[in-house]
Order: sequence, then structure tokens, then C-alpha cells
Amino acid sequence: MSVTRSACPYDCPEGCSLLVETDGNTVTAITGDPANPYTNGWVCGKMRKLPQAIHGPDRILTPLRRTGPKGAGQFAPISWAEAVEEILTRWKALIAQYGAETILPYSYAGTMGAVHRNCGEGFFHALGASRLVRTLCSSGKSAGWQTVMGDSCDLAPWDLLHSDLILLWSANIPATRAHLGPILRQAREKGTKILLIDVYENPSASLADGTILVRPGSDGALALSILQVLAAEGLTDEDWLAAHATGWETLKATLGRWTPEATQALTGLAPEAVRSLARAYGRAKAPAIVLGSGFSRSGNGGEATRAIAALPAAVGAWAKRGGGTYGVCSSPSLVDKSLVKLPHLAGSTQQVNINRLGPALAGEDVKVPIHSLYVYHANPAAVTSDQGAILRGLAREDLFTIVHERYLTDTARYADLVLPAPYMVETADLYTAYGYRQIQYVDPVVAPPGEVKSNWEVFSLLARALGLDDPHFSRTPEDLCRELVEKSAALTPEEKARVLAGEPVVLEAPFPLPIGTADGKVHLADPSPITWYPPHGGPEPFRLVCAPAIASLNSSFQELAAPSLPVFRMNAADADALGLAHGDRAVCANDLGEVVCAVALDKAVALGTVVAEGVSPGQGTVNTLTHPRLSDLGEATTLNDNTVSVRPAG
Ligand SMILES: Nc1nc2c(c(=O)[nH]1)N[C@H]1C(S)=C(S)[C@@H](COP(=O)(O)OP(=O)(O)OC[C@H]3O[C@@H](n4cnc5c(=O)[nH]c(N)nc54)[C@H](O)[C@@H]3O)O[C@H]1N2
Ligand SMILES: Nc1nc2c(c(=O)[nH]1)N[C@H]1C(S)=C(S)[C@@H](COP(=O)(O)OP(=O)(O)OC[C@H]3O[C@@H](n4cnc5c(=O)[nH]c(N)nc54)[C@H](O)[C@@H]3O)O[C@H]1N2
Ligand SMILES: [Mo]
Repeated sequence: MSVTRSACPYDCPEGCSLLVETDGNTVTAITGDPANPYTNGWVCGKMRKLPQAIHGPDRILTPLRRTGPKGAGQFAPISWAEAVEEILTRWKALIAQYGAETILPYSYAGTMGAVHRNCGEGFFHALGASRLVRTLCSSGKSAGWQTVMGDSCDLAPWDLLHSDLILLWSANIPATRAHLGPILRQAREKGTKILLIDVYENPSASLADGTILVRPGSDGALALSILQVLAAEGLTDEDWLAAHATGWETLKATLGRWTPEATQALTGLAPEAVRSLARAYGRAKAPAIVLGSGFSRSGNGGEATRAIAALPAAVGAWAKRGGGTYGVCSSPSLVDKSLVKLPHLAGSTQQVNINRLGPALAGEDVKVPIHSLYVYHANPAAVTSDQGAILRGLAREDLFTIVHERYLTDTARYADLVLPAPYMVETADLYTAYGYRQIQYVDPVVAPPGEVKSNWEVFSLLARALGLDDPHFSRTPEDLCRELVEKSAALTPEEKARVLAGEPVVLEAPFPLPIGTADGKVHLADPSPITWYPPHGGPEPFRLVCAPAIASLNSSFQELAAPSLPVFRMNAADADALGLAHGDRAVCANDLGEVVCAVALDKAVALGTVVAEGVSPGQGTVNTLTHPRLSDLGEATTLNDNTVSVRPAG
């Protein structure tokens, strides 16, 4: 038995450092590495189960060619030479007919490694393919934050030990920030008050003193009401605002519109509840907001982020240790990923927004029609909005689809060619966490099984086959990681040496945190005073929200799950009015389609709201009901901004 250091590759703020136990060929256990003080020797249940996935019976081990109808999942093994030859022949013919923009790469966050996540971008730039605008997750939040705070980063998780009031705002700690749990418990033991602000009583409620249930899409209005009360009751820090903010007087002049009475119909909150929340926030010594992303996946998500970002400024929280926000931008870029993404090779090719794959495959949004789709470390048939449109697109006979995957995902089932992909223990890469300032280089722990090739290996192979002779494509991931570390402007020579020796390196957040705007000030009215406007919404009576599940990560870990009906949570009074009891089957519907689900009533949910935790495999999942509309700022997903009707299943 041997134990080797590795790192979690998944798209999760925790960025855990791992110890991987093997018997030489087989991974027998995965635990947390105590050398990373935040991971602190333990990892989530998903990661502990990963060895079963790595050595699972359904793992794809060779390239596969489709032998049945698209979507049927019938394939026969072929060699890499045959797979590359087929890609070359089909792409050359398509490029001759339509130009290289007819090829659309589709990738998101199956792996967060600096090399394997980003290397396809360089390849597709060199090829001249269409460009994917990757705004599937929290770009609305980032864009809203940027207008107020510029490139500012926020607190380190352990800084919250200095806070005396923590608002868990649209964040599911046990699911997506598990290592914050012990910190929050410790803070609470010292007397810190913790409140959850969400559309349902997510598992974070167990860490909080109370839950405030808001209507989806109303968070910006709630934040403006808090600002209104703070200003009206003299709870703002005028000295800090005068020295460190611009636009406060302009914003303040608009706040009369946002009294708790005026926003009650939007948020569903009694004015007194908002006043007492505002007073608690205004009187706290060092209030912190742990800000998740769910609220921002909305047509008004960018503006809502601006309103929430104004709160710590209004009370001067950034000047107090433990005051401010955690979870917005928790790490500056520690390495320059353009070394892998090669933006200098990008031409002015057409762009396709990642959220609009369905429309793009139907010929909308594009000048050059898409006739080939190359999917790697993403599962759009499951996770991207408007599943119906995506499945119709993937079923097109005139679409040549290649999917680089580890098992037959919903997307891979529609591929013409499937290429076998690795788990992180089989590759070298450099990981930078996004929930705190951490960086770790990892070597492979075991050899890849069968004919498995990493993202980098496949793109190098295709680059050579296509005659893209840039010497970049002959490099190795190890060599690229070394250069990324050596050229880092954020690390000291000593830190670089530790990273290159394979140690997890964790950095502190400076105090006070520098404000990352050009003038070093928080912008409260630039380009316009912060406001609230309605989300996209829709005509159906219930608002549908997607929330993370504890046992899966988007569609990752589905390889370990048994197929099941999607579970939709509702408010008990709403369910009662529809004649629905806990566990009943119901149909949720809107103009995009219908989903049969099991209704759960065992957790409090805001009135008029339906919550779908996780993404279930197969057709007719929650993303059947999510529109491919974009957010106000950042062109982001609006996954949480849809309406549905609900009826008992007949
Ligand atoms: N176990 C697990 N871990 C994960 C993931 C997972 O799916 N499962 N996903 C990973 C990824 S890709 C990401 S981006 C992060 C996400 O991590 P977070 O940012 O913490 O999670 P979100 O998906 O944004 O959802 C958090 C909460 O937002 C709430 N919410 C939705 N709409 C609204 C609203 O309008 N207002 C309010 N106040 N709350 C709302 C949901 O009910 C949910 O409880 O976690 C990562 N880690
Ligand atoms: N309904 C609903 N929809 C959602 C969400 C939700 O909570 N609910 N979450 C949204 C969010 S926040 C995000 S970020 C997106 C995430 O969307 P995606 O980035 O598509 O994430 P996953 O569903 O985790 O799928 C990643 C796939 O990459 C594969 N993979 C992993 N490592 C590698 C590798 O090294 N190489 C290759 N080729 N493949 C690899 C995995 O097997 C997996 O199938 O989903 C969004 N969609
Ligand atoms: Mo995400």
C-alpha cells in the first residue's frame, strides 16, 4: 500500500487536498490531506466514494463509435488511430464546406485543473472554431460584484471566526462548503449569530440560529430595504463611506423607494422582520455575508449582487476583522492561465453562449451553422438549460458529435464518437481553489486504465494530426504546470518551490483587504445607482429554483447513483391547496415541457416556490423547464429564474 498526495479536481469552492491510497494499480481509499489546514484531514462523502467510480464497471476504456440511433447509447470499440482518422476526415470536409466555425467546442468544469480545463481553448483557437462564452455558473454574480468592488477579493473562510454576525445568503454550507461547517460551529460557540437567507430551509439551517425565507429573485430588493433602514436609522458608517466609497449620496437619495413596506410584496417578508435584520446587521461589530450564487442565476442577478455588495460598505464592515463578504471572489488569480488558453491565437470567430446551446444547435444565434460539436469535461444534455432543445439538437443527423468522457453520460449517449477520459488520479495538473487562496501541483497517482487519454493528450494528438505545428502542443502537462508556477506574480520564490515540490500552499487574505477598483473605492452608483428590477419570471404560478444536492456535484457522481425520479420541494400550504402530500407524484410544466417528479414537503420552502435539488440523469429532468435566457450582467445562466405550474400526476 502507498499513499500519494493529490487534489480534488471538481468545481467546488473547497478545493480539497487529498491523500490517495493505492495498492500500486488500484485506488483503495481517498481521504483529506492534513497538510492543507482548511481540508484538515477530511473530505466529503462524494470524494470518499470516488474509488468506486474510478474502477467502476461502466468506465469507458477505449474510443467508441456509434452503432445505433443517436441517443440509444449503442457503441462499438475502435482504436485511437481510427478515431483520429474519422475526426480528421469529417472535420476537413466540414471545414471545406462551411469553414472551421462550423465546429463548436463545449466544455465547462468537469475538471478545474489549470492545464486540462483550459488546454482545449488554445487548440480550438488555433483551429479557428466557434468560440464558447463560458458563463454557465456565476458570471452574473462576478459581473455585478465587478461594478461595485472591481477586482477585490474577499475574506478567507477562517476570517469568519472574527465575525459576530454571519448571514449565510443563498448558500448551502453542508453541500458546497462543507469545511466551513466546523468554522461556523466554532464561531457560534463564541456567540456569533448566524442567519440563513434562502428560498428554502436548506441543510445550512442546522448551522444557523434562524432562517429567513425570501421569494426567488427578490434578494436585491431585500438588500435595498436593508440599506434603506440602515440609512434611515443612522446605522451607516458615514466616515468610512466618505473615505472609501463613491456614489453613496446618489444611492441614498433613491432608497425611499425601497422601504420594507414597499418590498414586502416582492420578498414575502414582513417589514418588521426586515427591520430587525437590518438593525442586527447595522449594530454588529464585524458582520459578514457568506454569499452563494443561487440568487444570482436570475434575470436580475447582476443587479442583485450589486445591492448585496453595497451592504458591507454601508456599515464600514471592511474595516473590521471578520467583516465583509466571503464566497464572491475568494482568491485572486494565482497563475496566468493564458499560458494554456493561448488567447493570442483567437481570431474574430463567432461566439456561442454556453447557456444557449439548444438555440445554437437549432440555428439561432449563429451565422455559420454548427455541424460539429466537441464536448469535453461537460455534460450539457443534463446540466444546461432547455434540455428539450439540446436533445433535439444532439439528435440531428447532420451534427458530428464527439464526446470525451469517462462513462456514458446523457450527452455521450448522443455522440458519434466517444473518447475515453481520465479521473484526476491519472493525470498531472495544477489546481487553484476558488473558495480560498490555495494552490497545489499534483502528479498522477496511478496509470490511466485501457486507452484513456487526458484532455491535453487528445488535443496534442489532434493538433499534430491536423498539422497545427505550434510547438506548444508538443509540451507536457508537467512542463506547463512548472511554467505556470514559475511565472506566477502572486507567489514568493519560497512558495513556488513548495508548490513544485507538491505541497498544498495556502495563503492568508490581507487585512484590511484592498479595494480592487481603479480608484480604490467602492462604487455605489457607477454606472447607475444600484436598483432592483423584476427577474424574467413567466406566466405560471410557481417560481422554480435549482439547488445543489449533497451527494452529487452538478451531474458529476451520477456514475454512482441509481436512476430515480427528480424530487421537487414545495411549501406545505401550496401542496395542500393542490391536493398533494409528501411523496406524491406531480407534474411540473411550463412552455418548454413537463417533468414528472416526487413532491417533498419535509423542509420549509418560501410560498409559491418549487426547489429542485441536484440534477437527475435521463430525459425530462429539471432542465427541461429552465429557459436559455441570459442574466442582466455577465451573460450568465438564469437557471433559477423560471416559472412552472404544478398538478398531481394522473
Ligand atoms: N455537493 C455539491 N457541491 C457543489 C455543487 C453541487 O452541485 N453539489 N456544485 C458546485 C458548483 S458548480 C458551484 S457553482 C457551487 C455552488 O455553491 P453555492 O453558491 O453555495 O450554491 P448554489 O448552487 O449557488 O445554491 C445555493 C443556494 O441558493 C439558493 N437560491 C436559489 N435561488 C435563490 C434566490 O433567488 N434567493 C436566495 N436567497 N437563495 C436562492 C438555493 O436554494 C440554494 O440553497 O457549489 C459547488 N459544490
Ligand atoms: N438543474 C441544475 N443545472 C445545473 C446546476 C444545478 O445545480 N442544477 N448547476 C449549474 C452549475 S453551477 C454548473 S458549474 C454547471 C456544471 O456543468 P458541467 O461543467 O457540465 O459539470 P458536470 O455536470 O459536473 O459534468 C462534468 C463532466 O465532465 C466529465 N469529466 C471530468 N473530468 C474530466 C476530464 O478530465 N476530461 C474529460 N474529458 N471529462 C471529464 C465528468 O465525467 C462529467 O460528466 O451545471 C449547471 N447546471
Ligand atoms: Mo457552478
